[in-house]
Amino acid sequence: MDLKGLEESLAGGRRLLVYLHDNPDPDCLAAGWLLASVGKSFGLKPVLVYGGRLGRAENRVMVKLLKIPLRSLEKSRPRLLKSDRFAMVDSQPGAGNNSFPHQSRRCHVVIDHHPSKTRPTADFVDIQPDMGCCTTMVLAYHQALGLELSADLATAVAYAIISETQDMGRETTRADQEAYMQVFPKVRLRVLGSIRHPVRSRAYFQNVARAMSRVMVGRHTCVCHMGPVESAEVVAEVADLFAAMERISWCMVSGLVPGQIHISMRSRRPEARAERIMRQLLGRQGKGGGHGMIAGGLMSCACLEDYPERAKYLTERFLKLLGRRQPERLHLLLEEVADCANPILARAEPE
Ligand SMILES: [Mn+2]
Repeated sequence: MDLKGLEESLAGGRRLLVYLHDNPDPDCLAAGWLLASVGKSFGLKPVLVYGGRLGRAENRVMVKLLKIPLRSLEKSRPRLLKSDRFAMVDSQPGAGNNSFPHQSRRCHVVIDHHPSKTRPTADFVDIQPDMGCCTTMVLAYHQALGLELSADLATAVAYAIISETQDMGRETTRADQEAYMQVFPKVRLRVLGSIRHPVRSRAYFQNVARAMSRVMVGRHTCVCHMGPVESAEVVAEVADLFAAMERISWCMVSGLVPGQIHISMRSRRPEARAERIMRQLLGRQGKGGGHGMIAGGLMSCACLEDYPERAKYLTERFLKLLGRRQPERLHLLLEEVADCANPILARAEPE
């Protein structure tokens, strides 16, 4: 860990803008908050900014209960650009999933755990694709500086790690586990419980109902094109849901927000290289990235009328890319006859 390099890249600055990726997730929120605290210890005034929206109920509760000092770029973009230091966590300038103006500004610090084809141009770059969480990486700097970890920050770190790794069951490393156990004594447990079990909006249940009615399944693959959704994170949330289905090893979910189709991919196989499949799926038609078992991407789609055709293309290409001898045939999940002990239920026809 190059603590000195990090300090040198921020030294002399007054105002540090820490960019999260758009629609920030818990890993990004905690990593950014930690880096803001590091920046403060170097004498800078940190500001945490994000594009897009906080989509998931858990993330909204996390920000609210832990009082994460977060600013939406959609509300206060112009003034914020007067900063003299820029940092990014859990993403990279030009990655396509953040609002950093990489064409006009140089980033000073990039800390990320996503693999990238080209190393980002920044004064200080720390990219470790082997790390399960970006939060674990930034926590190491925070600890090396001997900074005090508040109970709220500790809670954010703990939630980030269990959320990013699905309770240590997905793409976790020894470092993530150790970080979790180190911060755990400081965690506000009741608050953590409230974050993990939030009250959810009616819209959430409508989304789930729509997804359930549309999801197509094959032997090992599931695909769901949700149509218009109110935020990109709905797509990721539904993908997580379907990734837990028995016998399913790959799933892809898409949704349309104005102008763009968002795509989430999940695999239950640790060696899956989902980020590569996502890049191949989109080619030059979009941008995507991710890790081994999860990936996200987007492609432009000007209007609702174009969506069905794009969705069909995505399904066909996805099935081909999985490299099975014969592309799977998919059918609606609701058409499957329930394997059920209740004879009345088993005979009931789906509407
Ligand atoms: Mn992350």
